[in-house]
Amino acid sequence: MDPKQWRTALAKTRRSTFGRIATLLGATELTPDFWEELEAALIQADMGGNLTKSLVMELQETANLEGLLRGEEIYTLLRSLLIERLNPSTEPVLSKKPHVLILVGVNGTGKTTTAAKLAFAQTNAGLRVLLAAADTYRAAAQEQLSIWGERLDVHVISAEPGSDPGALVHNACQAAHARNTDVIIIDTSGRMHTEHNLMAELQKIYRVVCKFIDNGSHEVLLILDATTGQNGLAQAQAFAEAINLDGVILTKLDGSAKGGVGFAIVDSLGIPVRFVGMGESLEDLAVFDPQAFVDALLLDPVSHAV
Ligand SMILES: Nc1nc2c(ncn2[C@@H]2O[C@H](COP(=O)(O)OP(=O)(O)OP(=O)(O)O)[C@@H](O)[C@H]2O)c(=O)[nH]1
Ligand SMILES: [Mg+2]
Repeated sequence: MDPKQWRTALAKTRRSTFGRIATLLGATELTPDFWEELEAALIQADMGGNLTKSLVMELQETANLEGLLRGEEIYTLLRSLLIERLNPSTEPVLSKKPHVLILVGVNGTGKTTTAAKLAFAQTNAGLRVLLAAADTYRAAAQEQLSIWGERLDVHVISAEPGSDPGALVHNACQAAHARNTDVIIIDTSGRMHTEHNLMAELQKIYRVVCKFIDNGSHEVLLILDATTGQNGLAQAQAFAEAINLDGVILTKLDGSAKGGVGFAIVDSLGIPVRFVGMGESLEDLAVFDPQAFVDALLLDPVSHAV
């Protein structure tokens, strides 16, 4: 996606909160009121209290040190700080064959849709993909993934509703060997991060993957609905306690998400945002690009580019 497409996709998110930040930075002198308003706007954008405080403190310190006087100078600084914060120093997961993506998250965040979008992207990249419908709770969930599989011409491993998702994942790993698969994408059922039994089930899926993929690699990705705001941070923290999360996929950024929760999560857990979902179609998934993301959220106060 090019910067313009990011701007279009994030138009609502930008207008709902980030536009306010940029407008604030456009004209104002750096009065105490300015700093208070900036703090309030960052909180409102779902950045969370800790990150907001540390950002504002860093901005103030630099403004004092460098004698910055105008809002637009703070804009430039804030832009680079935000981009910097979105680049956590975690090592990227080296993908080996088969590379297993385990998608986890609370109910309705977009796991199944994202599994299909990822399958679409990987297939287009020439990789052999296998989908595993490890949401065995609902017959409809299996069906939903099977429909995507048919559309994409990607094989889906599924099982009887109510069967053990660990066993299904085992079958998927075996099928991957037999089929010379490059990527296995595992769709799991939605679970509240507060449900311990269900979190234990995820740990089992994870153990099965570790045990049966031999020389392969794996990544656990948390699918997070960006419109859920600060609760998203609580979800991310709880999932991170139960399972080793490698990254986050922020979905529904095309809605009126505040978008800031992505910054809060990267800051608090030190894991990267890997992809973002910006619509319901297969094409609406983009590899995360911190710079394009920040530029799409912040309206440039000088050029007023939208
Ligand atoms: N606007 C928009 N809608 C999305 C996006 N991703 C998913 N959705 C929609 O969100 C709804 C839920 O998506 P699912 O993929 O079924 O979510 P899930 O996490 O698999 O849900 P459960 O399996 O019930 O936990 C569907 O209507 C999707 O079309 C996105 O990036 N943008
Ligand atoms: Mg689902």
